[in-house]
Amino acid sequence: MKAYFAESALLPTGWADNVLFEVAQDGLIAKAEPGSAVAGAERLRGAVIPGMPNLHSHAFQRAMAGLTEKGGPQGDSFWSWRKLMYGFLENLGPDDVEAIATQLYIEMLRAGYTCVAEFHYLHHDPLGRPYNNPAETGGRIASAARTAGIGLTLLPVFYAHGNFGGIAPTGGQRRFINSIDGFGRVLEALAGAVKEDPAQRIGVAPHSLRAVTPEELRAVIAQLEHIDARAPIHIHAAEQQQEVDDCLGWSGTRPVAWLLDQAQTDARWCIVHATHMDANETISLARSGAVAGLCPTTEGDLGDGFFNAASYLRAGGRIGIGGDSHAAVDPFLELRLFEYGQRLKLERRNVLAFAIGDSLGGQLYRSACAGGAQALGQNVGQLAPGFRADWVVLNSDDPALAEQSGDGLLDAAIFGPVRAPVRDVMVAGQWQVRDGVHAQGEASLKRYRSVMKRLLN
Ligand code: NGQ
Ligand code: ZN
Repeated sequence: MKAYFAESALLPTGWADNVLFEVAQDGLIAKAEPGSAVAGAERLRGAVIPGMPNLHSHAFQRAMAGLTEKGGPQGDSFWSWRKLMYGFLENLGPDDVEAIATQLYIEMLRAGYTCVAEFHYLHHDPLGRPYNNPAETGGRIASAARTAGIGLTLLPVFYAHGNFGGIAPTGGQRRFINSIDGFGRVLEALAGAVKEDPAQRIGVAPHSLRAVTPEELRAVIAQLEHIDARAPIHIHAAEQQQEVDDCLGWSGTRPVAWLLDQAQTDARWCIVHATHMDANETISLARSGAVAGLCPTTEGDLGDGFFNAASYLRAGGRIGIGGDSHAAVDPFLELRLFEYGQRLKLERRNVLAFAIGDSLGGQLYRSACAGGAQALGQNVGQLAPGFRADWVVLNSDDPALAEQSGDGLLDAAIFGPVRAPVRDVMVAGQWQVRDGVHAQGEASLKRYRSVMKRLLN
């Protein structure tokens, strides 16, 4: 048992003073008691908040983030970006995947993310042939998470088609494609690879209704349920207007409505993006208990559109945030951009604050922690007994955080000119970041740089 003392900490009941935490050998919080004395406890060097789950990551895309911002020949879009992305991943081998993911996960920890859901689809070699070990690339993701010390929900992706109606995939998709049987082998191998680590969990990700037929969707969920009936299921839906149009053409129904009706989307599900929903879909998704996986910086980068945030949240809808293509690795920035999108669209301020005096930063941070934890299917997101000791100590030396307390800290960290909101980060009772530094940081950066040098030459 190890004891820590925080002058101020965000507990499930709200901000509390003089909190004594006890963390057991297994990395879980055993006690979180306000109004305590320091006694022999280690004193935490700032206000303490739960670490943020990152509910949507394609780790390899970190290596091309910021490199696709040059005008193309015919009007750029999500679809032209996707072509560049397919070209980029042609040159990635398993070592590269591991080096990029390790670097990314260290950056996530330093930014205040303490666990991540990896939506992993790069299963095969560059010619589309399965590796001898079906867990080859997914296993690299699991080891990258272990090296970095971040929690992981590994979501092997089932991907089989190029568009609605089960049409054939394109050549650029060959590294993703599995039969149901082949996918079962990948899933089982990866479930085995994460089983021994209490900070890791398996789930599944049917890629999208574009890439998976209704029969395949059912089969993949059955495969997962065979391993773990409560494990998370993630799917991309309704990110682009074109996908909505194609889905209407195929089924007469919009994608989120289709999932709610046909897949009985419930609290096990995370619908990634859910950008284009009509009023009924918005209310029904909110009532379903599923989490909407918002990825504001990527959605901005790719020109996706605006999420129906106000009516969704008013109806009790659950949200979490994802870094997706990693145009940013910063939970505070994602939350800011989420609210800014609403302000820009509606020409108003504090759109997502529903009661007078509500702190927008506090409310956004708490919702995204809770929704992220649900989407990852992990016992995180709260500083309370039985939850994993995953926390962030804020950096009160940052001038924008100075003199702030309680939710004011979160307002300032999300909406102020903060450069370095995070000082120290703990995952499962182990310090991973101290004064902004990660012990593996230098070694990882060196390896990452040599990968990038090869990829970009
Ligand atoms: C992905 N990215 O899986 O990485 C997708 C592009 C696709 C986003 N949706 C591939 N942002 O949609 O087929
Ligand atoms: Zn995605």
